Amino acid sequence: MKRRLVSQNSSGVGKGDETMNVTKVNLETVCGITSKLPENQLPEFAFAGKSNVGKSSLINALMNRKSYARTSSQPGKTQTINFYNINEVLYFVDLPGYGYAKVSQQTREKWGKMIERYLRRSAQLKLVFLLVDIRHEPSENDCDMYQWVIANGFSPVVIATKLDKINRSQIAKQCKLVRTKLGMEKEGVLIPFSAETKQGREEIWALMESFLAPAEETMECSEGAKE
Ligand SMILES: Nc1nc2c(ncn2[C@@H]2O[C@H](COP(=O)(O)OP(=O)(O)OP(=O)(O)O)[C@@H](O)[C@H]2O)c(=O)[nH]1
Ligand SMILES: [Mg+2]
Repeated sequence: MKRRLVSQNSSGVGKGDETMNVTKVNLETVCGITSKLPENQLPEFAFAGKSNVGKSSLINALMNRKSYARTSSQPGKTQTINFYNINEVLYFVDLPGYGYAKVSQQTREKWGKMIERYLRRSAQLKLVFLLVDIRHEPSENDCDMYQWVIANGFSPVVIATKLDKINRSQIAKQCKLVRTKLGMEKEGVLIPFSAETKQGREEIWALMESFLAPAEETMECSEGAKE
């Protein structure tokens, strides 16, 4: 099973500080359909979702960069698997968006296989974030992707993007809609997020951080809590 916790040091993050101070960003590997996937040694966090949902924008927000990852209002901007090395501590993996109408069926199938190969084979993949637009009911493709991630041994963390585009009063209703359509379990994690206001950023970082925290520190905490 792939759901592992790591026990390595989290350089770049102070104790109790959930958000990494990103000082070094490098687009280290770009994979096309036929490329060999890299065998990275650092933990990887992948971002999946339909084209135009905001994967690259979220990655920029997490990196505190305006436009390091290329974004566009034209769907289909990211058509490669991009590995961003962050502080030489972890990787963000920007996956190509699905459901992009202009791509041929054959190309879509090839990408599907490539993404599946990545999900299956990456020894370092810790968490898969599945992005859906908070304004809309998830599509069949979103539901398929959600199930597919589970089938590959991960518990997807759902990020509901473009939070700034709805009224506060609609948030709970839209989150429920997303949960119901995806068939999320009660304990499944859903984080509303906006690349405009950065709301949700800390929560996402805290989750990733939990996979980087040194094991000894966790043990100390639980022992302390008993006293
Ligand atoms: N208002 C608002 N716009 C957003 C948000 N996130 C993304 N966008 C916009 O949505 C469009 C698509 O964003 P991208 O980050 O390029 O989307 P992507 O998922 O990487 O798209 P592909 O690379 O085509 O798969 C851009 O015009 C972004 O500015 C958000 O939280 N709020
Ligand atoms: Mg993109």
